[in-house]
Amino acid sequence: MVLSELPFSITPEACDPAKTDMEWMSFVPISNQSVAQLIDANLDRAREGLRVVEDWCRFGLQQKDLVVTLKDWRQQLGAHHLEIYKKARATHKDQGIGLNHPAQENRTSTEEIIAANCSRVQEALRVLEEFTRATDPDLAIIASKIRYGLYDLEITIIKSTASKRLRQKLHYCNLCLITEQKKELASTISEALKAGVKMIQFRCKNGSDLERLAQAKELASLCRSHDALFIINDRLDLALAADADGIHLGQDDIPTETARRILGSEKLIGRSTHCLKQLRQAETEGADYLGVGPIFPTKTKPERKPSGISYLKEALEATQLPLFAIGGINSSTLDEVVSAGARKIAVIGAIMNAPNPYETSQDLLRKLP
Ligand code: TZP
Ligand code: MG
Repeated sequence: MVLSELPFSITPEACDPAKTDMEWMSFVPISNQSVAQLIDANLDRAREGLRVVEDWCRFGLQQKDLVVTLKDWRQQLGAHHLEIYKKARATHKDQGIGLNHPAQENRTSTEEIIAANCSRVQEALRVLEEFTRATDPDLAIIASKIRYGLYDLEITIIKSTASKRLRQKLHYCNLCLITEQKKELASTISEALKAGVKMIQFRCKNGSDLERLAQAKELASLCRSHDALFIINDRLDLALAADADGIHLGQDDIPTETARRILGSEKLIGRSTHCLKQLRQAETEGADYLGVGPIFPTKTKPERKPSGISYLKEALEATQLPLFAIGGINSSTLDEVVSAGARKIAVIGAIMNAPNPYETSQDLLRKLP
């Protein structure tokens, strides 16, 4: 294709410098050259944006299927980046160069970068579709196909990124505070969060659902402001309603598969286990982390016989999943648990009943490796 085949033509009159702006605009508002420049710029924009997204899928998410799709899209656009478009490039005349929006400077999170670049690609593809429909219909079709494909792929990337982020946070959490009903629940949790606790599990066995939901939402917001994980015990409905990061299930609670289907792949699912058989089953079912215990006798579950340090050691040998030792762990018993190899613990009483939850949280965190 040559420039003269584009829908707008440049005539010598259009280039007459004596014409006023008004005369010029009414004469030939857009030239072939401009359209070719615009196509060139938007092909570059789309390809560059796709490369940004592709590199996150490659190095961040390590998801080969997404990388293959994005690379293929880039190559299809590359094959249609014709010489006539490139030759029309006149960067020195482009009035838009260097016009950065303040929002671009403030873009720091991966999520923001991905969202901005997907939009950039979608916008560029839309411009390409509009301006090539008559002159380069193959490119218009490719641009449209990729634009629709990217709408879906963007959602997949957002979910995968959220999933990766939650699992990374879980990896670095070594102390999970499980709540029990008490007056001034929020202030206790707030103290623990200020001390550096990065995971809260809301466990509430009594009271009305209205109260529970209000508390769950309050704690969820506190956790968010401290960049801590917020998990709900037992109740999928509350987990959904409070947009928790996940759910913690006991042996008699709903199957992992059901929880996964309802909550989505990115959310965390934890399962309490008391023996190796339960651990293996939880692992097979796709739990993201496990509770292991009770290690010691505990007032919270007096009826349950402790599974002891021996089960903790077996569990640590048996799985690579994140394991939280639980049951009767406090500042005095923690050493024994750590010596057995535990790197993560979950506590209720040690912090919930502490005279100073802030100091106790700090003390436990200091003692953990
Ligand atoms: N699951 C096993 S032991 C336990 C739970 C919920 C209770 C832990 O409470 P505490 O006060 O830390 O012993
Ligand atoms: Mg339960």
